[in-house]
Amino acid sequence: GLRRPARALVSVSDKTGLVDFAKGLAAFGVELISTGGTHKALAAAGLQVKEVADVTGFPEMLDGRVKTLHPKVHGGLLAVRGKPDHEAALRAQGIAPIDLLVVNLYPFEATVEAGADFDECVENIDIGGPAMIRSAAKNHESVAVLTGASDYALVLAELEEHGGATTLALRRRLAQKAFARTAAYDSAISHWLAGEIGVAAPDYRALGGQLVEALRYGENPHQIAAFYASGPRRFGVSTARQVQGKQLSYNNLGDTDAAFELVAEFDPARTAAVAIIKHANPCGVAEGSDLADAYELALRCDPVSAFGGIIALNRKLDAKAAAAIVKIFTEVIIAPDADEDAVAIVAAKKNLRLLLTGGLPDPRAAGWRHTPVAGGFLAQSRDNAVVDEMDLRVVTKRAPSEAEIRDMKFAFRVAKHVKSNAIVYAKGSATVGIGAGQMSRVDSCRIAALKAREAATTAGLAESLAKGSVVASDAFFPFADGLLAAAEAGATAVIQPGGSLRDDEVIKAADEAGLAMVFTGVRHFRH
Ligand code: 93A
Repeated sequence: GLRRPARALVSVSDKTGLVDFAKGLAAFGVELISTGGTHKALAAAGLQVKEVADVTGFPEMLDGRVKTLHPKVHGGLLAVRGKPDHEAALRAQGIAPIDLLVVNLYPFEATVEAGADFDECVENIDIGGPAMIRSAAKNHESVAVLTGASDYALVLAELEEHGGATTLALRRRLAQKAFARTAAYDSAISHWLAGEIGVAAPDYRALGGQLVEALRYGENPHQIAAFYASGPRRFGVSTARQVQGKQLSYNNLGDTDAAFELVAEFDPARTAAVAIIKHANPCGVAEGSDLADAYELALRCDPVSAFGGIIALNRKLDAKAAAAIVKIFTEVIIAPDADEDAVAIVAAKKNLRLLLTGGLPDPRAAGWRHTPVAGGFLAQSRDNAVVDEMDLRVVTKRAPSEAEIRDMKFAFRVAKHVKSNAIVYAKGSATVGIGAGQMSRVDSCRIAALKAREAATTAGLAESLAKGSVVASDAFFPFADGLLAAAEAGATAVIQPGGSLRDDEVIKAADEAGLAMVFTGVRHFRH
């Protein structure tokens, strides 16, 4: 693993620390080659240094755009030492190996930051530098690559320690750093250019994003927007194949993602499930004997809101479900896959987008969520808690029935995906009333109850759909009022995290109303 560098190529825009470092190299007997400006600086400091043009036998040309882009340079960087055919090729072409590369790039980022005009920014896009860095980093088995002044001391210390040689471990570390540098550099260029043509999302680099597509606009038409993929692969909008329909908007993508993450909570091997989303909140979620059945039940919860909604399915879309869905105006269908017949049925609705993802995301997967704040962003791990793994503790005199437990788990699963304060009434593994995004929990309870009554009226039923339902709350009830509102609406059982200072008061009220209640010990705030 130890390699003693005999020749170094030095080509740096930022000349900080350069002369001292070059002197250090020369002291170990390393021969120096460099490009125009760097050569001038080193020669002026009295160092023995050769010009790249003398090595390549080719003058720097096109205002320096072509100076190191030459086989005498890249051959010298890329040849595997000790590999007979590589060594023979170098000899045949009269190429001397380059064992150490020192490059820092044209200051593209600083040029943009300084407010330079378009042409000057373009001129500061370094081509030869990144090419050499990548050649040397690829060949780190043989070559050490330094991409910043902070590497100088590191390498000199190592040469000192190993009698003028570098270790493979250090060369690997330097190679990793080198690729990170060229990746960040190209990212800066693409980001800047995206901004120039009006498609940038300002902080995608901080999030490590890869541009998927520029969007027509953001949440509102006066905002610019783009879609980026980042992090480990999860099935969803980033893996989806769009079978038909026009381009998805920013809001469509957000809602479609919310819909699919929600429906992925339901194991397709156990049940067929459908979620209908509007403005990032579900307006109906249900399990059914098949997808069509689940869809009808989900739709019943709030058919008014479902108009123009986004529908997510946890199983392969079949013809029966497709036929049910196309009856009303829907923006997007997202599913892991679709039958040919189903695709043909959807095709009759030209504007309906159909997205097929290839699979479901794992709700238990670890990962990160980011929320922008002025001048930065908040990062938190995903809420990957699932109700199946929670310790449900019965806190009331009456224990819930099996049917109530099934519905409570269903409702709590849904509540995880409803903006806080979230209240979900459910019956028969279908939502019957959802209260979302209210500043007070009791208001969410009342809204959910109102929705359950309206849905019943629309369905031509006399009794509210909330009669005989269970209710889930994403966080504890701070007072008994919300719980009493739910009991009044017809709920018979309650699932909530517990943990309020007034838990005793809330439990007492539940007992008095004859409710069964379980605590999950886990909260599902979502903002
Ligand atoms: O214009 S380039 O992309 N073409 C090249 O062939 C090339 N080779 C090195 N820029 C190139 N460089 C860059 O020149 C280096 O990355 C370094 O930033 C700079 C050093 O130039 P000088 O030694 O003339 O100051």
